[in-house]
Amino acid sequence: MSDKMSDKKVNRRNFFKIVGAAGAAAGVGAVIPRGTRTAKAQKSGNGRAKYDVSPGDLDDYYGFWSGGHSGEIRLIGVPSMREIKRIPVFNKDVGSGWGITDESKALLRGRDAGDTHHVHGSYKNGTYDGKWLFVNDKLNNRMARIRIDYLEVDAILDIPNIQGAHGLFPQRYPETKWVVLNSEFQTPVPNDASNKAAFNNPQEYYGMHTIVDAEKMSIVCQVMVDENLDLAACDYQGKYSMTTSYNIEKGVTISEMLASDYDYMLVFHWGKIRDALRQGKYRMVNGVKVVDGRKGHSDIALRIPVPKNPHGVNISPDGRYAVCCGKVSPTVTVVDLEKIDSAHDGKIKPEECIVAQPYIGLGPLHTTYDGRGNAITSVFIDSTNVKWNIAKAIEAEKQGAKAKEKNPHIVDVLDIHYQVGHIMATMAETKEADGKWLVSLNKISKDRFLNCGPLKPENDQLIDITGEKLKLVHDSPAYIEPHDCIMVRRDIIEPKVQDRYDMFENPLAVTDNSVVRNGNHVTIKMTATAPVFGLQEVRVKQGDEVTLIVTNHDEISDLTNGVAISSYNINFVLGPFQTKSVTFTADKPGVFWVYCTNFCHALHLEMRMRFIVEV
Ligand code: K7E
Ligand code: CA
Repeated sequence: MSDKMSDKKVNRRNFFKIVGAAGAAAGVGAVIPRGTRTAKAQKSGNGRAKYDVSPGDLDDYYGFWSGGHSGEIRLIGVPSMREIKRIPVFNKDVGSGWGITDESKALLRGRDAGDTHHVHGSYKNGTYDGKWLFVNDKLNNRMARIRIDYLEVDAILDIPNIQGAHGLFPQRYPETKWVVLNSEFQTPVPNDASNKAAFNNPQEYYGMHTIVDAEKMSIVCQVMVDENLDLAACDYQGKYSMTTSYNIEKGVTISEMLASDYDYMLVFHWGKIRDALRQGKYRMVNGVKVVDGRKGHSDIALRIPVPKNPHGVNISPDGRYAVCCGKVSPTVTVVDLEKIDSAHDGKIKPEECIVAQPYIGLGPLHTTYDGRGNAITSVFIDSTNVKWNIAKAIEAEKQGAKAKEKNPHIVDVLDIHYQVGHIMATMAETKEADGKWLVSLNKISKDRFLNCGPLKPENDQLIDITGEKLKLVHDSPAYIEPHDCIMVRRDIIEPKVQDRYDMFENPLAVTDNSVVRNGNHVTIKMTATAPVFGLQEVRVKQGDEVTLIVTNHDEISDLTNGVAISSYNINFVLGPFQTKSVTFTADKPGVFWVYCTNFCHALHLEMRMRFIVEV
């Protein structure tokens, strides 16, 4: 380890030199009239991309990062790597009132912890349509949908019969009607007292490939298999979804999960799933249609053997290849998707779909693409990003062991800092992969930032991939733990994002202020227009149940009002024309100030009203 460390120190010094050169080449410090400086990945003097985004300039890409433990999604501008927004999803966020308002509580249904890993956008014809984002919750087995016009969650779906909701991927063609979600942990099905005989029999634990209707946010069906299901991908033809499995052994300990020499990449045949549903070949478990995808029970899933305990599966932007990362094996497996039909029809063996198994390095986890025939794979143990040529790997495989030995597919190996998980290039999960930027989401930052105690940030490194060599240009600390991200061209997202809410989309929208009592329930309807609330005083009785509904009537872009009730643990904000409500019991008698929490006006501090709870 210590040798490795000192290697990295050398690399670290090199890194500073590289940045110095890039800065000079990009004309940092030169006076360029405002408006002409753009953040476009324009060619600078040395033929490489420019990553410096000057004050007043905008980023070229919307980066959507999962937040890991935080349960949120983060919006990062690329290439500046500036955090622009956080989108609360499975978490509680006082900054917006998520998890506090009635509307968000109705979506969260009592849980405000999550574990987001995989964010993906909705597609049309193989590229993003800018309509929705989807994200998994590994902790509580949920999937959330984010509407891009407001960049807010509009639906959260609970998925029964699964644990460890992990790999998620939307249909890419012709458009996103389905989203698939994998269960990483095998469990009894159903996993309740009615099936208690299965608790002590791991052979009776199953994995599920859940298919969700993207529009309705409801479950179409679940395909039950013996294997666990890890990462997920959909093809570019709307025919298949695929996943890796690292526990075909049905092991319950690490050594059991590593017992077999191989595991599977499973390819689910959507036509056959539809047939099973049409023919009524399913059973209902907890209200969900469960289709049998087990080996020997149906031919819905094709099982391609891959070296033991693989991890990520990613499809090349031309739609031709699925690359499955070895993790325990230092190789990746390249599967030719044009052969899947023949394998599914039994004309060739599943393993005959494999066209290359090139050496990459120790611990390959995830692969991304530059759109020019190259793949870039993250390598965890080596702490590298490895750029390799797909055609050359396939060619060497054809020529045999001697040709392979020389590793002709390797284009470049970049040291990263350190221990990379996911890796993603701009637009790389679409047919429009543009090969401009790469982000390496490194789990360990070690010595890259000011020491901040035992818990250090992660390190999201920005890499210029416009040239032959991978070029590291920026380190960005990240709070634990954004597993994955996508980077979407700005022209796809920007036109859809609204500056204000559609007031009457919410049936609760308040136009007139009122206080109405019905038994011991009091409904307060109030407007907020900076710097005044529509009511100056409200009186209720101790023990009343109170619903406070507030609409922001400021139509000016970004004029946000906050509504907080002192000592009542209530705090939320309202964007222009937005309505939110909160229901609580007025259990403490006294005078409580309702105040605006968001600086809205020169008289912001005076924006308050009395809430009097009488005895
Ligand atoms: Cu590799 Cu959950 Cu995508 Cu993390 S998973 S790294
Ligand atoms: Ca295994």
